[in-house]
Amino acid sequence: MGPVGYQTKDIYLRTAVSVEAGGWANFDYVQMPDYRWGIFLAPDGGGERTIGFGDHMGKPTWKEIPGEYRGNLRRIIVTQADTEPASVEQQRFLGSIAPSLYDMRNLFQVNVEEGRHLWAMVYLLFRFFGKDGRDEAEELLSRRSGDEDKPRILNAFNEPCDHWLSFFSFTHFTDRDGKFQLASLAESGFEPLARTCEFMLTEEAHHLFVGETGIDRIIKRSAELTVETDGDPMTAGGIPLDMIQRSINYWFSYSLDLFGGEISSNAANFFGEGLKGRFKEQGRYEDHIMKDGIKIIPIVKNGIVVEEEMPYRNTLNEVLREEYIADCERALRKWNRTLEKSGLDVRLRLPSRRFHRAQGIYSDHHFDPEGNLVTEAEFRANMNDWMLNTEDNAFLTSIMHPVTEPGKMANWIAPPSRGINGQDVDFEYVRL
Ligand code: BYC
Repeated sequence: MGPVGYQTKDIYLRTAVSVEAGGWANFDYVQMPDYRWGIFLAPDGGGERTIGFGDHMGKPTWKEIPGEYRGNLRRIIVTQADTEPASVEQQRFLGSIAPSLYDMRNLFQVNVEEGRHLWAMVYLLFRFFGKDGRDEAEELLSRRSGDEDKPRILNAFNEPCDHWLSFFSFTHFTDRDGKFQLASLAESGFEPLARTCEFMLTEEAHHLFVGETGIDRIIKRSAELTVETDGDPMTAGGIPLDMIQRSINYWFSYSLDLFGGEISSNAANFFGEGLKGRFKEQGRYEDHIMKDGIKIIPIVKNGIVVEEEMPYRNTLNEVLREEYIADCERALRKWNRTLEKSGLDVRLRLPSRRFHRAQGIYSDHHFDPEGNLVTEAEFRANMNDWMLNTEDNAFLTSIMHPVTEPGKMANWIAPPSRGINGQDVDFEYVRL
């Protein structure tokens, strides 16, 4: 279920060969089937690690599975594992419509690393869960992204990703959920999980770079074409800025769902049990127990949104989602600076966290992108203006022709400012 084609081509890939500084970034031409799926745990830092939050705070971390938390740990690891091959399945046809060799190489880099991340999670299942772990691994092999009978577990991983605007939006917004989930699991009291996730985070940064700079390059080119064509970039094979906005609305809202419900006893248990912490738990928070804290959550009551106090631990999915949203807002500001430089007045923005949700307390209601309650009829009537739609997808697919000459770019995207690992942009990243 990996990338279609290109299996016998030499690709300039980064391979992790050890966990020491520099060891995770070994660049060379590799054929994808030969890419090495090592098992890497970040160094233990010497000395005894202790659990950094929750009800077991201060006790030594677990080197083996604590029996009472076996079920919850299995569930967390399986959910994490399931996302990795799902994303590769979603992206498997994109190589043949890559806008440049540089981008094609980045796609394959992301794909082989997601494969390795699956391997990292399956290692934990095999090493620590015996027969149950092997059964879960079989289940992982039988699920497929978008399959009606055996879909992937989390919703965003069943959505189609058929063109490169979706690919860059996915690697920006959906991989970014990975950053925050992995960082929370890197705090885990179950040490093998923590150290595995810590190492995965070093690779994840490149995926986010691919997404963030990919969208920025599209925005830059779309703005240029908007000016050149007097406001109609589609006539020049460019992507209109409102279509980019719809892609942001689409992938951002699906990615918000990945954090789970705003009020979740699972989240409270994972934290209390020391299995899953908060983002940068040690550096950003002072109270690591938070037994009696509260958090205000806007909920819908009698047809209006009102603020209500909730037990803090039950709101931990929302706490993590807020960190994620702040990170997305930072990228939006960067993209808007690109627009500002182009001289256009239009700006992009994130929709409200309540917009188009399928999980959590807002999923039973309808909201516009500003977060105002609307009727279902109003929502449906505006759906095509708010979300990437069938026509957008047909247009986007129609302009995505492969560009395979080193250094050349498709017309709808600007070149990157520099190449990979100090190489030039016109370096032969894939030997076709
Ligand atoms: N879609 O208590 P609730 C990545 C289910 S991405 C479908 O609100 P909880 C990557 C939930 O399972 C990071 N179902 O949620 C990115 C539960 O089902 P059951 C992946 C959903 O448990 C790009 C029910 O709804 N890692 O690495 O507090 C490329 C009620 O759930 C969804 C992780 O997710 C959804 N979106 O939190 C490659 C970390 N959301 O049990 C890779 C591990 C919730 O009632 N996972 N449900 O049948 C977790 O920590 C938690 O499972 C979640 C959900 C945060 C996902």
